[in-house]
Amino acid sequence: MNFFLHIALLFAPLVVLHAADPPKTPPKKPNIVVFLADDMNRDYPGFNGGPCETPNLDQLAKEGTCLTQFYVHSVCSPTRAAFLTGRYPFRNGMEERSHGNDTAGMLSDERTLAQALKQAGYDTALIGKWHLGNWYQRQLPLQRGFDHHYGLYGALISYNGKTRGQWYDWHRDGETIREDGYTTDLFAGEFERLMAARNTDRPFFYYVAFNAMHSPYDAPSALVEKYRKRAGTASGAGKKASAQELATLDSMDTAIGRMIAAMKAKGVLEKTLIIFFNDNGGSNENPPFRSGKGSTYEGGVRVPCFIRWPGHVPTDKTVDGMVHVTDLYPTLLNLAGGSLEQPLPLDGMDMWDVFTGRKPSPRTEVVHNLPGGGTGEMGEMSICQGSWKLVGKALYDLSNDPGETTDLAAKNPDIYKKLNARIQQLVAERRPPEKHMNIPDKPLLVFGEHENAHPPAWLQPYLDSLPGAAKAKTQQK
Ligand SMILES: [Ca+2]
Repeated sequence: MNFFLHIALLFAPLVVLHAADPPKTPPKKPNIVVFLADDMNRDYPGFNGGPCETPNLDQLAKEGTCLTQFYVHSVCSPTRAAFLTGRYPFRNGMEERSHGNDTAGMLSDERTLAQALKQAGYDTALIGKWHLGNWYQRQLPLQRGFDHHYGLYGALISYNGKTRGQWYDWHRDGETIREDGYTTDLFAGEFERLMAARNTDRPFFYYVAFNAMHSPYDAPSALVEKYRKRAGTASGAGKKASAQELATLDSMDTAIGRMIAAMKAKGVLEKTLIIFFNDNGGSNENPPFRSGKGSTYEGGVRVPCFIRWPGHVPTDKTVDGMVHVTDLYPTLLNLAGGSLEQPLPLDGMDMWDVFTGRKPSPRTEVVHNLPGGGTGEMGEMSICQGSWKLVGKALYDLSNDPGETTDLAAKNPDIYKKLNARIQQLVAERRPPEKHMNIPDKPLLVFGEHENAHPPAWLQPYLDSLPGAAKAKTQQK
């Protein structure tokens, strides 16, 4: 027998044994797909025991690892900025959202995950909502590392009309476009087109940021009927989830199912790491946690998150350690074989060994919000170290009191003092945001300075044809 063959056979059983274990060193450069829901209540989807039918999300969650202590920020833009920069909003200029008529966006010197993954050889696309600057060209997705963008720059658009008030907000690659249809379905269609058109082996990063299930709730009438007919869709500490809300989420689940099918058809699904999370606590109560969107109580900042990559991330598991949305940046960039060398220091930590269940989370602190940022829309100042959490002037022990009902500040003056001192130290590290000023070009037809300066001929007549157009104009003058 050939010596090398003999040696190979000798070690063959070992090789087989190890093939069943997830590899210690992850394979480099998986495709990365991030599904981000908007304002989803934690107890609505099926995989969290909710009344909404979400078979596709349920299946993905079951095939992956769920993080039970995953933190975002309490409103939209701060979370999106933290995800894309690996840095807290008090550093990247996004403690306050870009409002409708607003020129401010995320600070321009921030390096985004899309830029970093592009440098690592990825194709990058944002399908959906941006909300990190509505106006100047330099703020928009194509200038922040995305090869392709389809969807909206801001927030709060109507699902069919694509307007916020009387302003239009629907674009493909920096052009104002008219496409009839329901936003959630259109995102699925765009994903299918991108997937079908791929003719390269380069890895991809597709960030799919739904406007669902943010208000103004709207969904296809047949779906709304389906939920209207059901009695007792109790949710949110006794509040009944409305048929519109549930139908909006149901649609999102169907869209995700279409995107999974598109990846399967292309033969790339098993080479793809999928992450799902929600951008802030739902706008109702989020049991078992206190409060919701706009609050730094757990209900506002602790959201469902799961990671799916069979063979690499355990299936049907939960991980209980503390993870913050900034951690995705270094984790994903390391998986992509990218570089973390950059002038702006990261708040995020590589969590691959946590996601794979090999090690407990190394994170000991999460900063939810500092005092004095913007209009204060992120809620009361709050920081958590271990199980101790400061919210405004109250101190809670999450290990015994995850519902944050009992203020222990008076009984634990040293911890209270220590957390307050840490807050003050971080306030000194804050970087000033861009100035929030009104968009100067009026009348404004469409978001994006360049696009508003060159509106397509159909736009004004289209806006005038929308129901309530005259009223919206008067209100938003
Ligand atoms: Ca949101």
